[in-house]
Amino acid sequence: MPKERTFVMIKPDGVARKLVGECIKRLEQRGFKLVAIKMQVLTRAKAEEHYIEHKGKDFYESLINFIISGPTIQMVWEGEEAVSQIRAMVGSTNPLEASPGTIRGDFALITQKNVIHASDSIQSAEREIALYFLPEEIVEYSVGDDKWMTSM
Ligand code: 3AN
Repeated sequence: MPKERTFVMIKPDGVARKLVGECIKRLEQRGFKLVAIKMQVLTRAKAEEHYIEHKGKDFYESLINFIISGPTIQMVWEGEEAVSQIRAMVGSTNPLEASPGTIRGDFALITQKNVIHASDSIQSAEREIALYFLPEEIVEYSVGDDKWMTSM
């Protein structure tokens, strides 16, 4: 059975504040495996596609302007219950409600500038991975700790 994958994006504030390594470190040390990564300044069209579910909300325009305001990092992470576990590591949308120990709870104070995005369901993960990556850009490989991080 293929392992669960999720989509993670470091937002412009996270890149500008040099939190990319910190985010990657946390996901790696938990046991998740990085299987795809790229960096880009999102086009408005791509950002609108990503955040289509928020179209029409009062924060939508400002969200789009923020997310295209600087470089972002896109990643695919793989591992046991990657979607729900990485969401838990990211923390609540409003960083003031995010628990200490989560990425947002440790590094953010403002809802829009909350450092990182992670897919909220397996369906969203599939949609978001396909939005940013071609199938051949996702790398299948084994690492020494695979056997310690799965129930096999
Ligand atoms: P999450 O990133 O925790 O999944 P979503 O999907 O509800 O949160 O919202 C996507 C992004 O939209 C958030 N990360 C945040 O940047 C922005 N956002 C959500 N709710 C608000 C809000 N009430 N005010 C301002 N920005 C918001």
